[in-house]
Amino acid sequence: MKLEQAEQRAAQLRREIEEHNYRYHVLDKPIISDEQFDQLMRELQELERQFPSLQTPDSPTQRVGGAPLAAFATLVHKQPMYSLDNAFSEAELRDFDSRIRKASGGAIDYLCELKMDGLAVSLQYENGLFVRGATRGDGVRGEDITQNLRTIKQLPLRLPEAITVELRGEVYMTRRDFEMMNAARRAKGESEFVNPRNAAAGSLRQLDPQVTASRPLKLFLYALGEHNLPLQTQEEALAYLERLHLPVNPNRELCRGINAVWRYCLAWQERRAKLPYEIDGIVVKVNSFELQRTMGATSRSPRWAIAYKFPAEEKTTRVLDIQVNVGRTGAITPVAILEPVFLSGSTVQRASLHNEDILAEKDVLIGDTVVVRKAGEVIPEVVRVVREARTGTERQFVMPVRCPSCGAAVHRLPGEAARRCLNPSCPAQLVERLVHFASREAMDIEGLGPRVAELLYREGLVVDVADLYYLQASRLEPLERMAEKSAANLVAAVEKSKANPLHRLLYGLGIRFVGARASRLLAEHFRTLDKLMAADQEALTAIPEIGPKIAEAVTAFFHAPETAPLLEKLRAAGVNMAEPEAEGAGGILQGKTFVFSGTLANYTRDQAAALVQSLGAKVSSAVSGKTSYLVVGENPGSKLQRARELGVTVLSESDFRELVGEAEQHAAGDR
Ligand code: 3BA
Repeated sequence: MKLEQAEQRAAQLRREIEEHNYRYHVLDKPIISDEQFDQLMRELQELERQFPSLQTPDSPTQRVGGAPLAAFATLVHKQPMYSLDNAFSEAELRDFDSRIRKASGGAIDYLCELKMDGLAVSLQYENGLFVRGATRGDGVRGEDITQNLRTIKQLPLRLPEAITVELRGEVYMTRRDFEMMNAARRAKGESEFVNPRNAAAGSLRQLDPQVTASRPLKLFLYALGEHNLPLQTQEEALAYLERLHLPVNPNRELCRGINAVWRYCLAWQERRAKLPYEIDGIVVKVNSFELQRTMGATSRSPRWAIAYKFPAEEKTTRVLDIQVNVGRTGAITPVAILEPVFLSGSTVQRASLHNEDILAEKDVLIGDTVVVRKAGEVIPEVVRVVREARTGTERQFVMPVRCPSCGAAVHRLPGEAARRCLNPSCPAQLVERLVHFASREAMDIEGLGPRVAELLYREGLVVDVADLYYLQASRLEPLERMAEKSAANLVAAVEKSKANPLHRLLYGLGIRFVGARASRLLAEHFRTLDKLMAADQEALTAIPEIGPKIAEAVTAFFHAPETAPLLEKLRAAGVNMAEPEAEGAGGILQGKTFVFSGTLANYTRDQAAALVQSLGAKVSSAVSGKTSYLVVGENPGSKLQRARELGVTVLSESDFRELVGEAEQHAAGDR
């Protein structure tokens, strides 16, 4: 066959295969048999083997391609991916509607969608070709998972129109596929996933696309990022996505006014168990794009959309025992050991009772029947005791006066709810510190969970986090439940973590009050550990969002006698102690220019400026046509007049706080 002929045939095969693929995976209505489909694929593969120049990136033969990655690259979204505000009740949903009617008047058209319990992703198509895909990440940048997304059969590698768009949707797994996959893993002695969402997330985070290809992932699209399409409403947008042969959830409904929205929510709350996949609520969106634009967004979420979250599932079970857990900071937490119950997608056997005050307030006794639910759909908690079920045989639990791990006396420090074990070499604390150091947001050392950490400590191989960097595979292999391969993998994962940026190391060290965000701010400000160590209170509190409490904890940590030897041991092992310059675009206010006028009640001028700069915005001293926002405090002066003349958006201090709300919330969470 001549190349030209082969080219034509290959193009035709590709079109046919893509069409059958769409009918099978998106419409669920195939018109040819699997054998016929395989025959078409084989013919195309054979042609591409004979004429390698015919292998195009959009060829259905190229879905699973490429070698395993060493790590995911970071990708900046063309438009930020917002998060959704939540409504937990009918009243909160009606408040949302009132806010919108205030801006528009009259009954509002809402487009209601099921809220898929999956993973948000962004897909970039250029001239119809799928070129890149990313996780949501922090909304500004995500991880480049292009190779993995390509393996999802519902995702068209080429759209029927040669458009350039950024699309958003959710990757999920059906309950049935999840069960089947877990059954297969069980049979092979592999660990099981706890729920479909974790299974989907785990599958998308594989560095080897072959692995992702073997997982039954599905996709629904629901939003457009950057585009220039002539669409007026969410309803039209979804219909358009459907015409592009993209999978769109059919259970959507246009609701006139909030009463219809509420009926839709209640109807799906009833029916959700009958769906083939898990949903955790309803997403309510203003249908008109024009009204969406009028409403705008805070830095975190659009004002024109809200997620109504279904009430958490509640079950009753028995408290078999109450034990205490020793955390990495020495906090002694009472934990209820429960008769196992299946709750919101996984089996629950323990629930934290937080501290002795909460335990006393909830009045939980050993042997009690209790109502449990998952807070935020993840962490099991005891809601209340079913007092009517008491028989008189229940027993009071008494908080221990000695640490159950090391036997040291426990103290309740003034102003704290927790009792603490203050012994810095307490085994339970050491193990928890190792686990934290290795966790995903810290040094991300795969394979170092609670079981392995406990084992390493028990065997005397590690007493602090720096010892991890001196582990030898030959010492690990003889340990029980440590196969040759897992020993080698662990050593490799530890080795890899040496190159992590400083902010991960800082977070991993577990300095009090220094969470993931504060770690990042400190690392980005000082760039090296040495500079951070040399910083005093004043230098630390000069950083926006770093208050005296964090600053004190940081200096106390670096002055503690055990810190210097630990850091030296890490440094000698070759652990990176610097923060690379951030690449790509900055924060959520990228491209915006701020002018401030008058006195703000909660910020000095410098603090406010540093805050918006940390989110990617510029600050200017005079109002001009390029000004995005004028922020006015007390006695604003002539700039306000000028802004009004130019039609520049004027923000009060409370508007401003709302706009930068995300940064504030993170900071508060870290404190
Ligand atoms: N619609 C999740 N965000 C969603 C576009 C907005 C949005 C969601 C949604 C922001 C679902 C937040 C993460 C994100 C794209 C940002 C949905 C669902 N709409 N149907 C209004 O089914 N889980 N999630 N995704 N941009």
